[in-house]
Amino acid sequence: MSLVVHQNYIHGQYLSNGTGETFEVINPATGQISYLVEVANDEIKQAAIASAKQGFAVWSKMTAMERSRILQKAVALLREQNDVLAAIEVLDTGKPWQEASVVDVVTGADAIEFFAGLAPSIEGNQQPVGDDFYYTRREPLGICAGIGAWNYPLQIACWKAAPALACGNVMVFKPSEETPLGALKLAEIFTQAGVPDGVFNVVQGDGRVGAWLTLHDEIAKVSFTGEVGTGTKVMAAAATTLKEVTMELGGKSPLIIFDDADVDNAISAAMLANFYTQGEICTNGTRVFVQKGIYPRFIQKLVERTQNNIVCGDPMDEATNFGALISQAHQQKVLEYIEQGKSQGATLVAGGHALTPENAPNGYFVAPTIFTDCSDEMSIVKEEIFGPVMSVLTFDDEAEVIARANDTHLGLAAGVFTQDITRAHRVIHQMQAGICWINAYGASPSEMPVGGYKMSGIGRENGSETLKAYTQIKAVYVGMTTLESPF
Ligand code: TXE
Repeated sequence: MSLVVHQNYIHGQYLSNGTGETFEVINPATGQISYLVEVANDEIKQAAIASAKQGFAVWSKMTAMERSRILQKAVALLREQNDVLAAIEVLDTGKPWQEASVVDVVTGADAIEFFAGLAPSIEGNQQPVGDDFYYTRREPLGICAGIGAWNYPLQIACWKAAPALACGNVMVFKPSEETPLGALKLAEIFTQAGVPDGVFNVVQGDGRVGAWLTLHDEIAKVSFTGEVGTGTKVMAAAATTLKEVTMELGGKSPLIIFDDADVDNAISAAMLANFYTQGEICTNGTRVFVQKGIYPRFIQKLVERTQNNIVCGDPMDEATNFGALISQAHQQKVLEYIEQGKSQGATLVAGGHALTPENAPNGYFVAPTIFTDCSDEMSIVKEEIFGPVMSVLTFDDEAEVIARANDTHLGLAAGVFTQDITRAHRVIHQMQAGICWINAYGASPSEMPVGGYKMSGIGRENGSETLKAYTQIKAVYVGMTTLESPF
């Protein structure tokens, strides 16, 4: 049976690249090829930019209320199509239906709804200067590039398109080559909602197409989600044409559990922060610091719940709450980290191997894995694994754990569990991280700005703060009297 071929989405429709050059996309839960995708070649790239310029001429001239209404229609369509879109995310990512059906589309639609609501609030200001005065205008940047990672494909496309389009910009978006479909569905929905052609174009391909976006001199801004190493390349390339950048990069975040924490709540957090989306979440709290007093209860219950409550298998099976890793290469990378943990002296107390569930025998699964007796210099403690591998460390006191938690070049997220409210805020305020949770972990409502400190990123996504990243301020000085001049 011949495979479906998906294409690039340019100017409100699918456009063939003319050469038929395609790449394969694999279903991580079966190891089978799902479909083919035509790569964006030079013709597609040129068409994408020409189309974006035409789209910008129309979209930026609309009023904010007109843009808001159209974006709200897209929100309604996303929510109507939630289950179809969620199934697509499961096909592309291998994540459980249980998650995708309630998180991925919902959080993407929420972001578009949030920024559509903010669009009409974008305003400048005015101040008198003697008889004269000046005013400012918040103007769109023009063509913005979005480059997505593979763990939340549709959500990432929404989180980048929402503020960009709300501010009157247009976007050329490149999804990860591992997960091309979500962005295409978003593009279709934008067109159905009345977004003018060229306002949201989707180009397909690997890092080479991404690199092209970062170098193009008619692209004003790049919003990137991906690994730290890639992020530094993106920012260096963007510098050549002085693009604005938003960088949402990797992390190796601390989750700190004090002796007085509610132990069941803290275990829920540790499992969410390491096993939800089979550990493929950038903000994951993968360094779990447990104070020595609570440690025995914590570990005993954690291992019990990990062994009894995780259902690994066919991600479309509603009973499954733990899916496949994105690719065979990534599965191997995670298994290699597990071997390093063992060889460096950590104690394996759960998982530590690949899984072959009966209902998905050919998928790329790794068992939920827990290491204890970890030390700070181990590679499983220092490096982002981006898989279901939890490193548990113990600590004596607050000062010690704060120093150790911050002892990393990364700074994406941090979590603290304690019943002592002053200690909770005192500790979190000292965390060198941009996304923090107290007695919670992972919640990321559209109202809350998210982004990293240090090497985990630049700028924010979501939150009203983000509007500033998608407009530029023009100041206009108005002379109301004869212009004085010495000449
Ligand atoms: O990243 P990659 P992946 C991070 C997560 C992990 C990584 C996993 O922590 O580190 O993303 O995603 C394109 N110029 N986050 O493996 O390999 C590539 O084609 C331009 C953080 O996908 O960096 C893909 O589309 N583009 C995040 C994208 O970059 C290039 C939340 C990412 O690829 C390129 C989710 C180049 N030179 C995941 N090379 C957060 N902080 O919110 C590759 N690409």
